Amino acid sequence: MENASKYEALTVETLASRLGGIATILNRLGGDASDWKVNEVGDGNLNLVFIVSGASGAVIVKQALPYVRLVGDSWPLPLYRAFYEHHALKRQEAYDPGSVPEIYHFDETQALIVMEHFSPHAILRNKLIAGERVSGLGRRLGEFCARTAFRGSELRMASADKKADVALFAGNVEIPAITEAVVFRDPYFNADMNHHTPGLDPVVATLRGDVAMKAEVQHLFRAFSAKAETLCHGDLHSGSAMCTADDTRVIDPEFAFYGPMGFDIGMLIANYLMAYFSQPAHRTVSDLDGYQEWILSVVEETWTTFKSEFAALWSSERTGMLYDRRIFEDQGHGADGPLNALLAEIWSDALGYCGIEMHRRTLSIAHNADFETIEDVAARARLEARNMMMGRRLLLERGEIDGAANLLAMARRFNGEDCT
Ligand code: ADP
Ligand code: SR1
Ligand code: MG
Repeated sequence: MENASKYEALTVETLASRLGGIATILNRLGGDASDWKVNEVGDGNLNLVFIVSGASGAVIVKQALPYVRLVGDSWPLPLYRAFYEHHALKRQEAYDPGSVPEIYHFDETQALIVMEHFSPHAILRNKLIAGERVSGLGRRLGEFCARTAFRGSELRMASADKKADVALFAGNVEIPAITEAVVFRDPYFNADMNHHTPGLDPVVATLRGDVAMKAEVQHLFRAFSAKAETLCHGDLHSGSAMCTADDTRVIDPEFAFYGPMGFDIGMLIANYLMAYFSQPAHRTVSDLDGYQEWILSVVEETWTTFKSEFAALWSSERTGMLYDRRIFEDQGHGADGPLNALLAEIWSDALGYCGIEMHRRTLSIAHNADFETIEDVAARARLEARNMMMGRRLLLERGEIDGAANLLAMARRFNGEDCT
């Protein structure tokens, strides 16, 4: 593999012979490559992912395919996404140490990353469907969002470094293009790969007929394409977090792009809310209320932590060109006013991206297991309708929802409504 010049997808059968000569992997796994155990575990939409275990440890080998795995080779996709995932992981590790897998080896030609295997962690989405609690979840992901948003921006970075990085990530064209199509456009018209649960036609018609709401979506899309203020993860849903009962890590930043500070936290909150709305199909009556309230407490903790962590960084690490201290503190003026205005803007943007994510996961190509695993189609439609109509309300009222408590109150109201 080290000398290979031509891309070739790995298989369970070929992986050990192709990677067995790489010292950093051999040292980590121990023993002989011929004894490695190799399992393909990729359950995402795009890539091959292998767990490779040896006598003294295990690693993850993630390799891009030249097409979208979910669809097949009719949808080609550049291998360069591994290059951007590798660069994004390095930056996220610098901004929030320990939050993402350590990279052990990167091969650009083979579009593969060998990285830390999180174990016994499991995908957060599956835990939420199973009704498991993760202690510190909201705090950890709130910190991750705040640290990456702040430290990846010109609030902290030297402008020359940030501009160079914007230029680097501007090469990642085709992967954000997926988001541009399947998140911001397809839910709002009858696109080819769309699908939705039978029974939802009236709700879909309401959304697609709402011009004011669609205009909000496009305002937020414009910010997505033009507001290159920080390095976003780009795909921060509950399938991109891996947890134990008390530890949370983040994976899979191949959609990384420079965009608005509210994008990641908005996507994340949407995925909490979809877990919340889907719970009546996954819990018994006696567990339901308690577990739904726990999910809402995670929403609140995520945003509260984001704000406090962002404010702490604002005080201690505001070394970039923005909101220069010479303009505020050095003249005896507090900088809390502009901080609070910026946090209000991030919150309002986040609620908008949240609403769009709630729509695309029920209308566009890539639905989520929270709803998709509900076999009773009528029940699924009822629960998805609440989610879709709350998404609409968020888009229309995002500027007026003052704080997490009001967001939670809105979720509780929709949870009790018939929206079909
Ligand atoms: P894709 O880019 O195709 O969405 P992901 O990066 O989400 O792929 O990985 C697919 C699956 O592989 C995850 O759902 C998870 O189960 C597993 N996985 C990926 N990275 C790791 C890791 N560092 N440690 C443990 N499991 C991982
Ligand atoms: C066609 S790929 C669809 C989705 O999978 C990825 O994980 C992203 O969420 C993307 O939108
Ligand atoms: Mg993924």
